[in-house]
Amino acid sequence: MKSFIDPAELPNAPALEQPIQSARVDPALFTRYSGNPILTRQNWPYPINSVFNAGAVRLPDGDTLLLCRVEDRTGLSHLCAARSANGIDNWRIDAKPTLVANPRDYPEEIWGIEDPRITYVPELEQYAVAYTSFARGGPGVSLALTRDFKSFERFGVIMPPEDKDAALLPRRINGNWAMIHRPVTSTGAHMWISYSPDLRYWGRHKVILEARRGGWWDANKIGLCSPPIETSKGWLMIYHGVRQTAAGSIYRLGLALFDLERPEICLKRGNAWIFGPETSYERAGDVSDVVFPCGQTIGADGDTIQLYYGAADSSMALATGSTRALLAWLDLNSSAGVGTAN
Ligand code: BMA
Repeated sequence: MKSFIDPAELPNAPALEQPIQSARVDPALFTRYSGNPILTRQNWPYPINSVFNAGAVRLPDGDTLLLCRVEDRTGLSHLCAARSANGIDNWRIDAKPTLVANPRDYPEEIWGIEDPRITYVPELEQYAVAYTSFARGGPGVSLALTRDFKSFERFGVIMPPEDKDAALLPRRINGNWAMIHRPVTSTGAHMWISYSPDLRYWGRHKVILEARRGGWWDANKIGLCSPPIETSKGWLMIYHGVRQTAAGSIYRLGLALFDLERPEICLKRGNAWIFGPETSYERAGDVSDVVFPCGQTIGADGDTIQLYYGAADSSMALATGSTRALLAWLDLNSSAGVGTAN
């Protein structure tokens, strides 16, 4: 026998207060590939410690190329390309490192290069690789252009330390190139945009998305993940939020949408995270509780996202999602105008 009054059974019952989003059951926006992880150090043709945080692109011949961050047993990182016809398995990995630090000409790289994000730039008919260069001053953003992932034109450090998590937009915005990046300033670790006429000189710096505060999953430190996806509704950005806990950090993913022609304007920002460390290969590794995508490819249907992410700073994993579903989720689960000033 019930010992309480169920308000739903009362005439004209007031609507029960719903816990946030209980009325909108979240479908899994990303589905992990069952054969994850897709690349580990065991796959490598030379001795390494770990492979993670790869940039991704679909090549004209249909191959998927991952430009992986590889940490060797000095503790420093270089980049190494892996190619696969289906983007899932049978990876053909370069026999030697593809892009290594060159500290003689680029002293900002004395402690290695990390976390590449690849953007194909039709105007240049080249791929732009924005990566982290690491030296005594901290991490900075470096840029290189390539046609074939064999030879690279290096631009050196374009955003001085402390800065990272950068990707170029694939086309000019009102005549200028646009770069998303994450400097750390006295106000915190927020996402910024900067513009350049020539990819070398950057200005008009602006915060576009602030880390939230307090108990939020994305409090205090955020950064761009894979390069922004251009959709009819705006630039869709997957970003990471870092939650500090007594046991360490948890890296999770969130979504935000920015205006197509004025990408410094945040149109929508998801409230909840959409993907976080759950499986054993995400929860345990050199750095536990990390999912960290630096690249994606879009399927032939123009909708399916193959998201490539580093798992626990140890291996590479794959999850698939749908651009349409991400946009629909943002419609239901976001706050407008919360890019800054939270
Ligand atoms: C970030 C970057 C990533 C790394 C993550 C978790 O600051 O350095 O390369 O995956 O931390 O360690």
